Amino acid sequence: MRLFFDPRQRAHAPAREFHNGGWTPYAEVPERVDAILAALGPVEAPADAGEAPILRVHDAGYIDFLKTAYDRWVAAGRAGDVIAYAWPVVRRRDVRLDRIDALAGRYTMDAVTPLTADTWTSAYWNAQTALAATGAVLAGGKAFALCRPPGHHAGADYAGGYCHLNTAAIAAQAARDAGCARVAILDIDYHHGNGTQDIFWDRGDVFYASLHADPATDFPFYWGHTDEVGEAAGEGTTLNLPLPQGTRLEGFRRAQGQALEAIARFAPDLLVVSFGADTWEGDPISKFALTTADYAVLARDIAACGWPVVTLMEGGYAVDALGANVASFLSGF
Ligand code: OKP
Ligand code: ZN
Repeated sequence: MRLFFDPRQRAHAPAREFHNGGWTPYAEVPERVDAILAALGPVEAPADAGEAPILRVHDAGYIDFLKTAYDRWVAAGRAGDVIAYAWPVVRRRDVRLDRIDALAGRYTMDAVTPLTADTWTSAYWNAQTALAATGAVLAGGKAFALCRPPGHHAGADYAGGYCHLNTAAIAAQAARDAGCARVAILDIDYHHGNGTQDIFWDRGDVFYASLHADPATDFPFYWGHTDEVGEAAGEGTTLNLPLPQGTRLEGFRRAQGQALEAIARFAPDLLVVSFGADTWEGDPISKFALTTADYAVLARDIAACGWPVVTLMEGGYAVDALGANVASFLSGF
């Protein structure tokens, strides 16, 4: 299996995040990739495919915000990382926004995703890693993209949930542009991938299936409910399978089987897997109960379907267990 990663993905390192009424250390630390690299061995650096494949998914104004937010923040006399305090919840529309705080609210969804001087650099190379792995699979091989930061909470024009560029969406769109007629995304991170769902909401050419903690109890709260099935040409190509806290292999595997059956009916040319190891029993911010050995079982079920598969890393915050959990999952292929 070919493994892709660029060291510049480590640079983004906010000091803290705001949730549950206070500041806590940022959970999505660069040491996560060190743990995975130590378990997997040597990786390839991605080629630079430029910004065009990123702009196939993301809004140009949002990309400009990611590139300039930190400098605007410093110019406004602020210390620390960029974080919003007001969000345009109602009647979102394109009004002129000059102040960094206004832009930060417009282009983010939460207070757990601060931006730093290095955010764009890490996000850019993160996307290149996803694209390189996708290209390797389309060329007939097997590949894993060691994506970090994660991507599935980022929408076309917003950051959130530690995510800036939606790597799964960029990979899926690149595969469409390379000639795949239908692409499916299976999201098995603990959290619902609201960004991926939003991006393909009204499209019939990309199927999005997600297993995740019930949004009634877990972030991102406002997406991932069972009645969200897509709209227009995309009606029926979004599938949400929320699961209760405490879910173990049996329940998770049954739901994954349901998702794979739906994907089989869609008959994809490529499957993109958004893989989060935050479903592990000891994850510090999540509440499922999968074991390290369970990941190999889940990956074997996916591999048995026979589609070309590219796996992209999403979450997983128990740094000491992360290497073994990722290695176990990849062993199933
Ligand atoms: C990103 B991915 C606790 C607050 C957690 C945000 C979770 C983002 C998860 N530090 N809220 O889906 O793993
Ligand atoms: Zn997650």
